[in-house]
Amino acid sequence: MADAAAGSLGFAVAGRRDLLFAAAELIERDGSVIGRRIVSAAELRSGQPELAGLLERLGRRHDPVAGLALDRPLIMGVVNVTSDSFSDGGRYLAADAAIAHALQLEAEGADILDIGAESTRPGAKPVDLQVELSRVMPVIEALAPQVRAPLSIDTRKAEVMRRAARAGAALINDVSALTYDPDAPQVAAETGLPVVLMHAQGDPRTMQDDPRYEDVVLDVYDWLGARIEACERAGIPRSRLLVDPGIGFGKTLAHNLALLGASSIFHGLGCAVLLGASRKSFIGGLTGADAQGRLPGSLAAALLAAEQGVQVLRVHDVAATRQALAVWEAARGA
Ligand code: HH2
Repeated sequence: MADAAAGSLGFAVAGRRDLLFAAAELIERDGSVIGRRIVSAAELRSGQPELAGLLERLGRRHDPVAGLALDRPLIMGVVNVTSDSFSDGGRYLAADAAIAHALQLEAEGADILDIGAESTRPGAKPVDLQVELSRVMPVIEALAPQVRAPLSIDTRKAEVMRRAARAGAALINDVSALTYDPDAPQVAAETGLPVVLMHAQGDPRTMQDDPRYEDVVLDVYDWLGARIEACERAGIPRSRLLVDPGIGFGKTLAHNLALLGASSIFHGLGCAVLLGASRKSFIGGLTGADAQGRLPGSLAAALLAAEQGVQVLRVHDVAATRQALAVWEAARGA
């Protein structure tokens, strides 16, 4: 039991007394046969060894990430120093514009600033290393001495990770979960920084062509579990890893909705969970809204994730998300 005080009410997730689950769906896969059953908190605590390990990981209290306690949902503000990002490509390509935008997001209440210089939207072309460095480094170098919010570097390239860490980045966010660049696991380990491992199926250029899963939630869960183990072997302890199911990365509308609805399952991996649903195309797929008109759907997704204990919400609209979370937190606490 993660938190004895939770008593018979339920089991606490991620060391959070405010996140008590009364029951869980236990999903077991044996080859192609998948069994599902609801188990009560009491049964989970019944002492069966396989359930005890799962309960320990579900309830694990996480170390702070980049100095930030994980006892409430954190807001990661997106800064795209790109020409072609799906919702704001070109707006912050110039370093001055990106720096001003980052400062604005911090003033609006961003806990973390995620700086990236390569779009990974469906169909995006890879960005050359020198181009990526020339875009992202001036922004990180300018922000590091003047912001309170830790800087995250959103990259798939080991050399960008290394240089950004030297310039003051406090978190590595890799949408390929350190699989794109063969040097990335070792370099990420050497930086000593926490790392976000995001699931993606396929490459950005082709990932939306025909994504398929046997069971999307289980497949993503198992893939992330294997990536955690690979990173541990490369010298990055699980306590420094965050996991992200990768909304929109090689997923249909149905896949995205299944993952969003089941985001609490990823606590079972024993890492903090990050989710990026902001402005993504599944919102358009459900409602017809274009990328600029997806704020209401983004807020709904953020609150759903917060309700499931997701620790970091990656968003474009920081002020609006901050307000939505303030109401959600105040009402829950009342
Ligand atoms: N989504 C995007 C980029 N990086 N990182 C994580 N961990 N999770 C995500 O869901 C995620 C991410 C795509 O969003 P954006 O940066 O706005 O678009 P683009 O890739 O077109 O720059």
